[in-house]
Amino acid sequence: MSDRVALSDEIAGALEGGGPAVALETSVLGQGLPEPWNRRAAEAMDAAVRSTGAVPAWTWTAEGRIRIGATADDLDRLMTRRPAKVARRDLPAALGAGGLGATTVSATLWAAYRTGIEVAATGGIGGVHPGTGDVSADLVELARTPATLVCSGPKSILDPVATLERLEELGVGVLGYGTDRLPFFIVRDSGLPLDQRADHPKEVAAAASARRDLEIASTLVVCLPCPEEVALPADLVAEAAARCRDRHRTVTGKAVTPALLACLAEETGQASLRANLALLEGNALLAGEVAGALT
Ligand code: PSU
Ligand code: MN
Repeated sequence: MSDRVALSDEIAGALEGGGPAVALETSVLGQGLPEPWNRRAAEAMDAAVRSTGAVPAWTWTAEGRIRIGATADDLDRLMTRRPAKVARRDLPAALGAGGLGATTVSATLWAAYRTGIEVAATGGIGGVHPGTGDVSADLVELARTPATLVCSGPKSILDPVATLERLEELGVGVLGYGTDRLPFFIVRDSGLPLDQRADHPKEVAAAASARRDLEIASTLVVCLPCPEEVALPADLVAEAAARCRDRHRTVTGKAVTPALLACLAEETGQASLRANLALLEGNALLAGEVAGALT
């Protein structure tokens, strides 16, 4: 396997020295956000992770290998050259074909675990789409890969009740960070109660190290609400998401989430993009702090 996973010099050095690293998915840059928002997100997340003393382990694929660590040029390619969206199941074909790929949470967690990186950050996790039977591969990956993932809850285009129930069924721990309720991506509060909460990176690290000691092979999902200044009202987003689902009824497969996110941006006059950018930065920062507290 080692030949198939190429670490950048920076990541290899950090891991060798036992330093903290945060795995970052790149599908949010390649498919989730349009230009120039993806560029801003890449810069903000990279800087946020570094400000904590951790290294950003951007994950992607090129030339038949999973790449961990990216230069500014690599990130630029991922944002301008229309990479394939690579979930876990796509890894073999993506590496076989050799092209440029942007990894989702599922492929990123898979690769991070096998590289020895325990902490990851994203914006909103995938989950259960209402009414279509479409369930993100993120959920099954969360159930079988040990990690700590900082996010802002399921994306606002999903069914939060069904997604939370599925996480429970799959044995995936969900921790509210500074909240007792499940955040809902660009909406701060889904209204759904959470059983577990943390208010400090050390508390997250304590749970993560207990998970490690128990060898529980599932991810601890840490949910940090979107910053208040840019978060959107729940009813506004629910109405926009319903219109988007209606407008994109015929879209299927991996195109669904990017189409709905683009539509949400349109329907909210780009307010969803501002919120998405801010929550990505906050999640990257918290993930860096957690990674630091764990080492
Ligand atoms: N978070 C964001 N924007 C995104 C994603 C997460 O703020 O675009 C990506 C992640 O890569 C996640 C993927 O794994 O969306 C889920 O896609 P799907 O619903 O097709 O599984
Ligand atoms: Mn899907």
